[in-house]
Amino acid sequence: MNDTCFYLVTSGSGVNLAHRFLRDNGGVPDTPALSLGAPYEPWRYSGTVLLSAAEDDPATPAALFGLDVGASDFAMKALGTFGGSYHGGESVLSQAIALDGSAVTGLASGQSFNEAVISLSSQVAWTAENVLSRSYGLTVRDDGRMTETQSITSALAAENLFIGMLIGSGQNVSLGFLERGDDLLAFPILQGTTYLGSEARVRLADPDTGLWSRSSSDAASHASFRRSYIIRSTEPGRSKLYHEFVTGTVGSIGPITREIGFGQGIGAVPTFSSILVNGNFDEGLSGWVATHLPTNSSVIGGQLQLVRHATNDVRINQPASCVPGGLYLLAARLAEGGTAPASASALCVGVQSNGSTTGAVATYAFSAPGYLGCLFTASQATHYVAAILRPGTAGETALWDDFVLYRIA
Ligand SMILES: [Ca+2]
Repeated sequence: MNDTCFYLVTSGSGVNLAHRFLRDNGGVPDTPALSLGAPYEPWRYSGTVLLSAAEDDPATPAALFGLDVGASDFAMKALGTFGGSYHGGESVLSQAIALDGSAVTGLASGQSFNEAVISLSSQVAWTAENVLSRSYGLTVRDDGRMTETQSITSALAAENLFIGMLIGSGQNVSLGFLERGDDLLAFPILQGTTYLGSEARVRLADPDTGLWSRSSSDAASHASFRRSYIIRSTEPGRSKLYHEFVTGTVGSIGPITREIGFGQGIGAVPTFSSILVNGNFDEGLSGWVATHLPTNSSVIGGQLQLVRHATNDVRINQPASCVPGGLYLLAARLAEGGTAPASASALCVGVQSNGSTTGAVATYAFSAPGYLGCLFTASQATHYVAAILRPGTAGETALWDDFVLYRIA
């Protein structure tokens, strides 16, 4: 049986789609092991491509919505190693596949159908005693929509747990939309990480091609839901939406249901205008207020440099006029070249003019250089957007640039 298989369907809007499924394919354990590795027994959805005509070969598509071996159904890190789906350690307990209501024993290239249903139960084993049990169902319809349902049970403590991801492939999946009923709220997807709070009905779009993918999940209605975010990267070129769940003991989660869909055409490409002044530090520290260890903040070569202190935060902030109840995206870039670890730098949406983080609407630490962005709802007419360098080895530096604050709605 092939480990790769395309399924052809034609969307109701006339867009020809091919969905790819994989098995016996995934991440190889590294040193230290990032993935459990083989087995990867369940069939898993791994992307969708656009065809010029329904009979075209999916191996040479007209364009990609997403095509990526990375997990799109789930992943959990426990005992220091990721397992499940792409990350492996997963055995099938039972699996049933039906095409147009008829049971088939497996998938093979070239099959076409009006409705495909995969239902399976599986177990991911870190050790014989440390396991996760999963039940999964996926229905693919002839208009291109998919419905996915998952339940997960484990006595393990999760370090990271993701249930439901969406990957937009390419270097320019740079536009996101929040789905609010019939309204679509556009926001930019910058290189790096954009935290979305509890948003779980999201589109990822390439503004040049107009291709978009959507994932509409009920994840945020589950008690163990933590947050959503998008990581946009250049290697591989993709934007990936995650729904993150509980850290600590997993217990039983689900069923979590979501719908996945695809389309082409986004209308006029929106532009975004920042509310902040001097976010790029072209004018030195004009517009910014250094409230904590002000002599440790300076602008060098058009970038903000914060110099780390042994016992206290170093912070600067800028007051920003907001409309209470309005939805905003704040982002800033941690530049390469600082000597402090990225995790010592944090971006904050504060509520106090003295630069305190107490009561802040949002505070997020970086995990790597690049942009960090976060959606937030304004709670007052002035918020204080801040760059923070946490205490540690005195004299280490963090370099910041390109603060932006956009109103989304
Ligand atoms: Ca600059």
